[in-house]
Amino acid sequence: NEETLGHDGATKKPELANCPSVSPNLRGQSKLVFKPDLTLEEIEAENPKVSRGRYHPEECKALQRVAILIPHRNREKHLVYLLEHLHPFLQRQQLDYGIYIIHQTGSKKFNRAKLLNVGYLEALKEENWDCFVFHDVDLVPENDFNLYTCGDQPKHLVVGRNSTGYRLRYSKYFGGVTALSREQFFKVNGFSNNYWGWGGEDDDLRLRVELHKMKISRPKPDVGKYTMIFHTRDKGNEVNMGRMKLLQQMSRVWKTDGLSSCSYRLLSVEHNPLYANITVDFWTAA
Ligand code: UDH
Repeated sequence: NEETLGHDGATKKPELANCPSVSPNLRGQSKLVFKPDLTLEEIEAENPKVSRGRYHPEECKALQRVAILIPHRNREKHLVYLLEHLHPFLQRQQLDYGIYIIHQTGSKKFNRAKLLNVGYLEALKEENWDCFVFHDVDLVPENDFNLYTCGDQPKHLVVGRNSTGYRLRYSKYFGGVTALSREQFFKVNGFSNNYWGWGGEDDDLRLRVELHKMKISRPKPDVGKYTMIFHTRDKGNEVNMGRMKLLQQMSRVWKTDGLSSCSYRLLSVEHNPLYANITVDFWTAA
């Protein structure tokens, strides 16, 4: 990439060619190792080209700008493991990406969906991301041919996980890790804000997608494989017994319940070397 003289006599870098649709750096299925005493500092040292949670390839122009949004509370160890694997995985895919942790403070009921709405809204204040990957903290991708890019339809990236014998949990399952373009997510008004505790919010998003006549796509089973880091149910994320009722209301309420009505108290936005950390508090919990 030699520098050339522009019309005005100033030196300028030649335009980079687009990255190929499938990166030459992919390795396929890999055996994941989780080192018990791994630290963030070690991960930083392994990823010298990541800064403030962001990276873009130097050798070509990335095809998409992708924001990875991770809802989080009290899962620090899982976060370390995910960051260790996700950074090199995304770099091998030659993506222009940023990782955002959306952290719910306090001890009120956890609200995964609302955190992901916050992530979308806050990440767009920094960059006009093309694609959003909504990513549970405990799911680590095993095969880098599972591309973290958006397509013309919403994508569900977790076909199987080790804990379920790598089979889809149920035929319409749309949880764990999904990828929607900025426009697809906006069109459905994002997630519902009303799912407090565990369950239902991912089915609600699927219903929104279906209502808008979009069709979910998935990678092949040998590609959409994840290792789930073992955990038990978290305190503050008990099963939401009202989720079936909420699901029945979706078609009536989606327009007024979602990105358009997502209220939150933004406590801080910190840029750490490996991720941006957005901390929020929600003042209403059922
Ligand atoms: N999350 C947190 N902290 C919490 C709760 C949830 O960070 O306290 C986030 C995290 O990103 C997690 C995601 O929300 O990956 C989804 O929550 P989950 O992992 O609890 O959901 P999952 O369906 O597990 O994976 C269900 C409980 C497992 C109990 C197993 C008992 N056999």
